[in-house]
Amino acid sequence: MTVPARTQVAIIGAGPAGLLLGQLLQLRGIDTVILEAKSPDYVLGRIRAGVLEEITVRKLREAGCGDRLAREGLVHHGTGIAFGGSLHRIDIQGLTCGKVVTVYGQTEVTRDLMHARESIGAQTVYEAQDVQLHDLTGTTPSVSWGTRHTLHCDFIAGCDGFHGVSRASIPKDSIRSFERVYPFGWLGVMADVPSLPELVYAHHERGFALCSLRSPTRSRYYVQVPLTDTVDQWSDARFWDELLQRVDPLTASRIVTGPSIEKSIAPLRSFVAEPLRYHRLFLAGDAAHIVPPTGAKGLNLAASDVHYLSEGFISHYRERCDLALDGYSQRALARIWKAERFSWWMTQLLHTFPDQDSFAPRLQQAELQYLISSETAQRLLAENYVGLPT
Ligand code: RFL
Ligand code: PHB
Repeated sequence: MTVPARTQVAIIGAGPAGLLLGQLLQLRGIDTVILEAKSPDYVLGRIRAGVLEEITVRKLREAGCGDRLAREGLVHHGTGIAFGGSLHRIDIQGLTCGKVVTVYGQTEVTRDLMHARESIGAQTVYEAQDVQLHDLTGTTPSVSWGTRHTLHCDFIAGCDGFHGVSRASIPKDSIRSFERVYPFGWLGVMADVPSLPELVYAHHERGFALCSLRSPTRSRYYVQVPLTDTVDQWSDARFWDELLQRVDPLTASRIVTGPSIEKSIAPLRSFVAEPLRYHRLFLAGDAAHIVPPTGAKGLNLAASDVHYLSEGFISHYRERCDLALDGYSQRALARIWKAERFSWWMTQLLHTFPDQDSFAPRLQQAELQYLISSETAQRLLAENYVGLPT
């Protein structure tokens, strides 16, 4: 397929943010072209998120990607918190007037969105090298890639993740960033072994651990590791041994171990760029913000950004009204900062921090005790975990 010379919204990045935005706009008659640096297989090979809020599920349905999600997504009504040798259940559904989360891998979300885009004949350019953004301050911005491709457009949506070109194209004095880097990472392991019925977030003096899943027969586990660790230092045997030490005995007795099919280490970071707009360029998803994965918010925030941004583009083109587009940054940032707060809070509650004073672990214990003894404290967690209203 030859790439047109012009589109209405050029989208940089075919991750969940870019693909979802593309789908919501195309279905409302707004033309988009997506430029993605990597190949489809590479994009689908990245193993990341697993827990979807209701708003994300709703948006995926709106995007025409609800069928497989309804069939294969696992609805979870509660989640476990383990510490001090015991497992405590947070009744997410009971504490939030019936709200739930859905376990469905980011890989599957991306695959469904790719198929949906293909089936409506919308264009994605994969392996677009050296993407550059031009004339952002005028009325006719453009995007170039390779040696001789240029795409003119009305707007550019920067959905190209934390290391993308979009945020980097904004002059330094027009954007501010706020950042916190954590002194540890997560080692994640995927294994085709029977999974636990609910997630378990575990705090232990050896470090944090998380039991998650992709399906009843595919498990996803994480342990907190020092930033200096590499995957080669973690044989499967060492990983399972460490995981079983960090969770409570009941959970440990239920975990089925087996050979890993994927293993990777991710650093943890909190980051927000403000504002999310520079003239004709709008940032969404990880291009604009990063949360540590502890609260399961990254993909969900990408979906809520896209919800606000798609409303802005739709009223621009269909009603000739720019109020929503002009308000995008402020509206999205209000929700982003609440998710940043929750993700930071979950991270500091559950991890062990090297080099902290003797006061901090006592505070952490007090907060964990308070959480399991107070319905009010559990409600706060549950309300944030299922996702705050948009
Ligand atoms: P993505 O997924 O990074 O996609 C960006 C896309 O842009 C492309 N790109 C470029 N394209 C063209 N030109 C360039 N110069 C480009 N530079 C980059 C990239 O190739 C890529 O395809 O960002 P997006 O779409 O904003 O989506 C964000 C989510 O991927 C991310 O927030 C989540 O994965 C975070 N996350 C979780 N989120 C949740 O909501 N629930 C979870 O349970 C959850 N678990 C996780 C996570 C992230 C993790 N890691 C590895 C950081 C667990 C982990 C371990
Ligand atoms: C995952 O399944 O990958 C996952 C689940 C919950 C989190 C983070 C990651 O908080």
